[in-house]
Amino acid sequence: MLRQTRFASRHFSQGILAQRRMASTKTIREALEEVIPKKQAQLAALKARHSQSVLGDVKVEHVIGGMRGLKAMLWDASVLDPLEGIRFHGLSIPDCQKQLTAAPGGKEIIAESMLWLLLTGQVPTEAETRQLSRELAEKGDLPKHVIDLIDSLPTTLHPMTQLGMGVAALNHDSKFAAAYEEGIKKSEYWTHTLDDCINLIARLPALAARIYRNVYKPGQEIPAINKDIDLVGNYVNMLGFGANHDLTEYLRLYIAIHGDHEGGNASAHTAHLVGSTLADPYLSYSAALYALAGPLHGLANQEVLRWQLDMQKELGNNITHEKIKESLWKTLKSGRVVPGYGHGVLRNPDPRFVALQEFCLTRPDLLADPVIQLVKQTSEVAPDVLKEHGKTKNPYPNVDAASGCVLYHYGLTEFKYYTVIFGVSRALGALTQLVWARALGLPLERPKSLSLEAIEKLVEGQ
Ligand code: AMX
Repeated sequence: MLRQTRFASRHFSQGILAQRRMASTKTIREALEEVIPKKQAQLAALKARHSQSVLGDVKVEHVIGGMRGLKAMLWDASVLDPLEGIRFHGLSIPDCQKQLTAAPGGKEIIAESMLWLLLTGQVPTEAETRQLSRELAEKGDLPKHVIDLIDSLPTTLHPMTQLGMGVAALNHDSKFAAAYEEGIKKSEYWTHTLDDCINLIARLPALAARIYRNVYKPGQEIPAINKDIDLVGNYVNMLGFGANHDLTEYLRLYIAIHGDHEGGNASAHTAHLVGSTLADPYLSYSAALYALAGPLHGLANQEVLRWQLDMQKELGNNITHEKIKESLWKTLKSGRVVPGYGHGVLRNPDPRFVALQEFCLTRPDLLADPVIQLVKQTSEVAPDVLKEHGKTKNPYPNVDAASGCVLYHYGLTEFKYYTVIFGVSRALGALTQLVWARALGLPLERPKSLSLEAIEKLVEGQ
């Protein structure tokens, strides 16, 4: 049955797209062809009327403090409110869970539905989602040179390093790079970029699964892509768990809600910066993956699980809040951060953490797992400890506090692989923005840098 199509975006809906689409089945390209001219007109009007209007002050703290809070990027697909967390085109995670299509027999949002929402600002019909699933499945096989490259890498090479290399090597077939070389018009950039982005998203599961199999389960045959199931179903199947494993529903949720987190986070921003040079989407996203591989960003999920398991080993049975408190102080006093806590923007518990916790609450097997129990107990103790410690601006759990322990429970126990899953997900948002940057003709990013002396001179006497 076709789901009623809604326009989701607060930004998109401000008069521009505030019309209901007929419940016809469109391809994602057709949906974009409808919305892009309206956005282009909106941007042109803003530029004409307000190019010199002021959005805020640039303070010294922005320049020396990682640009936190500096309003300096255009990014439409998601907005991160410090208190309520992420919204995708105006929809919160619970809204998405209600409105976006699940897999047949499943409950969780599928990646295709989230991708459609991010790219077009619209909630797709079920038929549109299924059609996109099929398109991605049909495009999902890896070219031989990438298989050969990945198979030739030492299994001791970190899976994220391998993922970035595989993604970069996929640029061999870049439609954008080929078209640019032939000399296309600027107005056509987005359409070739879209081809690359769809192809890359389609191929990420096969690439990520191949890395997993090579490193952790060598010698087993990887199943072929099933054209009748969704992207994440295929991913889990290729990982070797079977498409109907409980892990599939978890990863559907995980991949949908990790898809985008505003534009300024390190991975998305990297893709945007590199993409602004007109590097093709494969090179841009490869660079983004190496930002995601940093321990303050995506690598935190591997760190959290290692740290919680160490805590479990250290505390033994009968873990109490008091014992967890002591362990947290031990981490802090040794000069380390508490992984999975704090955030550059959020000032409340991360709603993605809450969504993953709720996933656990509905499943008795997860609730009974001692590691998941420990994560829950830690989230009850850590905020007070971090407040007393007094450094972090946000003492609450971020998404990484919960994500790894469920993977561990379901038998995906190789921590070093966890950020790869994050990398499969973040492509949804980062590549969406690449399409839009080309559609809107956004220029090369080139902020002004200043020396310490130049800053001192500028602020003297203020
Ligand atoms: N434990 C201990 N100290 C922490 C802390 C934590 N979890 N989070 C922040 N702090 C410290 C910072 O190191 C900083 O100390 P400094 O003044 O001595 O340098 C101080 O508190 C102020 O930091 P902040 O402004 O609150 O955070 P930030 O924006 O600089 O950094 C983040 C944000 C996420 C990197 C940081 O909170 C952190 O390191 N957390 C642990 C790692 C983690 O969970 N990362 C995952 C983030 C989500 C993601 O991208 N996947």
